[in-house]
Amino acid sequence: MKWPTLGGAALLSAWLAGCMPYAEHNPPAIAPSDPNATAETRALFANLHRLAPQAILYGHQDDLAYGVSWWAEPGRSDVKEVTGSYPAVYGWELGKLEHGAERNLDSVRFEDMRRWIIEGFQRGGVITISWHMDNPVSGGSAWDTTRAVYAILPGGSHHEQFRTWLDRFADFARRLRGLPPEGRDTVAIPIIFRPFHEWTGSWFWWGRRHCTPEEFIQLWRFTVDYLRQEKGLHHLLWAYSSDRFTSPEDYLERYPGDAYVDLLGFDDYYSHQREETLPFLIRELHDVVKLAQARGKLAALTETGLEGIPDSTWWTGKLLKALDHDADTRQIVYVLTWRNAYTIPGHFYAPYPGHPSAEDFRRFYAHPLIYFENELPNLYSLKTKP
Ligand code: BMA
Repeated sequence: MKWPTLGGAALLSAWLAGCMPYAEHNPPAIAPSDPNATAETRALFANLHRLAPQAILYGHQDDLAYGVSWWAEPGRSDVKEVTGSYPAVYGWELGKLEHGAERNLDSVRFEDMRRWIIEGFQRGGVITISWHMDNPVSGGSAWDTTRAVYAILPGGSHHEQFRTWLDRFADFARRLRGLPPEGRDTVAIPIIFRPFHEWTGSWFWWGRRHCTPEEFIQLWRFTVDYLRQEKGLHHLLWAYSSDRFTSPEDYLERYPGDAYVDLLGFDDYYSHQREETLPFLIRELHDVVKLAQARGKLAALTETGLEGIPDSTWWTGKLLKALDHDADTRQIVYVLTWRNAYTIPGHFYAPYPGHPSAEDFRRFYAHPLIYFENELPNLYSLKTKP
C-alpha cells in the first residue's frame, strides 16, 4: 500500500486546519504525523483507525510490573488474573529517566520496564509512555510548579540540560526493539508517546498556569523536531493529552498542529464517578472524537479510573455507559486505567482476584466493544485487516 506523506503545502494546510475546531480536511490523510514513520508505526496507526468504530482497547498502567500484592513476578498481571487476558494497551512511566536513574519515580527498574515493553509488544499489545519529568529549573518533582517551560526552550538557561534529558529518552526509546507478531526480524517498537500530559490542569510545571500557550506549543514542537530530526526516532506516535476540558476551543488552546500530533486524548478521573457528571465525560468524548476525525487523528481516553474502586459496578455502570453511549463515543480507540500501586490507602485502578468489582470487570471484558489483548488482530502489519 502506498502512503500519502505530508509535503510543504500539505504541512501548511494541516497547520492552518489545526487552528480551527472541527475544520474538515478534504479528506484527512490517514498517516502518522511523521512522514518517515517506520512501517510498523504506520501499520499501528492505520490499524487503530480501522478498529476505532468497532473496538475500544482496554489499557492498564504498569500492568506487568506489579499488582496490589506482588512486585515484579514474571508473567503476572492483576488484569489477567481477573479476566484471563492481559490488557490490550500497556502504559509505562519514565519519571527519573531524565537523570539516568536506574528506577523510575515509582521504583520500577528501567531495564525491567524495557523487558516488559518488549514482552507486551511481542504478544501484540500496544505500548504508551508518559513522563512525569522533574522540574528542570528547581530540581523538584513534576508537581513542583516553579516556572520552567520558558527556561528549557531554545535560548533558555536550561535548554542544554533539557536536550540531555531528551537524549536519555532517545537512548531508551532506541533500545525498545522486538519481534512483531508473525515477524521474522526485530523492529523498533511503536510507542504512543504522551509527554506534558494533563496540561489543562496546573499541578505539573508544564500546566496551564505555569506557561503561556505559545511557550507550551514551542516546547512541544521543539521536542518533536529534536527527537525526529536530530535523534532520528521514527517509531513514535504523539499523543496530545489534556486533563478535563470544557469545549473544543479550550481543548485546542495549546494544540501544536497536525504535523506534531497523532492522537487526541484527555485524562479524566472525575466525571465518571457519578451519574450526574457522566454527561460531562460524554461531551468530552464527543469533542475529542470529532476533532480527531476532522484531522485524520486517533482519539483516546488516555487516563481514567476510580481510585480504590469503591463502586462494585463502576466498570459497566459508569465507564462503559459513557464509552458505549453512541456511535461517536464508541470511536474512542483506547481507555487506560492507572496503576495498581497499593491497597492501604487504596491507590489502584484495576481489580485483583477477589476484589468486589472483579465480576463487573469481567462483564466489561466480555462486552463486544471492549478489546483485551487476546482479541487483538495483528496491529503491526498492513497485510492483516482487523
Ligand atoms: C500518579 C500517582 C503517583 C505516581 C505517578 C506516576 O498518578 O500514581 O503515585 O508516582 O502517577 O506514575
